Amino acid sequence: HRPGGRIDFENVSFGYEGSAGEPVLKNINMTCLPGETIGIIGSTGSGKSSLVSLVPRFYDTSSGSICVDGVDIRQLDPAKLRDRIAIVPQKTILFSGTIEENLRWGHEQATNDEIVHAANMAEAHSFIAACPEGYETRLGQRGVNLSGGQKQRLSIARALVRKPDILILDDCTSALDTATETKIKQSLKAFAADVTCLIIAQRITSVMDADKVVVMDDGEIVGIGTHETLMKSCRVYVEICQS
Ligand code: DUT
Repeated sequence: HRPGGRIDFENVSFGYEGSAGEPVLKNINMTCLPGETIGIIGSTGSGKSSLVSLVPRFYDTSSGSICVDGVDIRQLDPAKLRDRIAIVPQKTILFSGTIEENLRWGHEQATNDEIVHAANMAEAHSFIAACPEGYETRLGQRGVNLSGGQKQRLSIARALVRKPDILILDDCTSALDTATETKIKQSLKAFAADVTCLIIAQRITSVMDADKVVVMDDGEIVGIGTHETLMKSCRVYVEICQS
């Protein structure tokens, strides 16, 4: 397994095509070291999802550059770049098929052991094993109905099956209780220590143990640091903590 990717944002600005007015991201500078866990926090519309969507090149920067392991991502083969990155989106997407098919999706070559290992890390194995037909249980109209939190855990497991160098969790733990969320983060630390993780969250508790937290406000980074540093130095962070 390759070591996690280093990501460098340098003077990045970005605006959606057709949207008049101010850019959505302004002069973003940040470095994510291999294996680091970076929390990203900020009010709704502050640009968190836009920021992470630039890494796999769902969109390209308007100005500035993003490098992965020192290479400008525009110089990389997009398929190879995306192969190294797994994104768990805000809205879980599962299709009608078995749980296993859903976990294997996009990475058909995964072995059964790899599937179970990923499910374990995502705290999904126990409820899958408790389903009528385990990993062969069908989802969707004529299958089992899962809770929002169970769906989120399948979505995280699916990303882990791909063994990414860079893992992006876009506010995908909102339906999980804090204890489950903590267990998943501990598993990631233990078994995927070399994966660079970007974790967008609404709750401070989701990011306060990250190596560093990036605070977004109106398309700009207004603070980068540990929870302790930001509590002393970043007004927006303190406000989020108090809200
Ligand atoms: N925006 C668009 N087009 C899109 C997506 C977003 O114009 O396809 C705008 C909406 C908003 C800004 O970009 O003004 C930033 O949105 P983003 O979704 O990046 O913000 P967020 O911090 O991730 O918000 P949330 O916490 O609500 O997901």
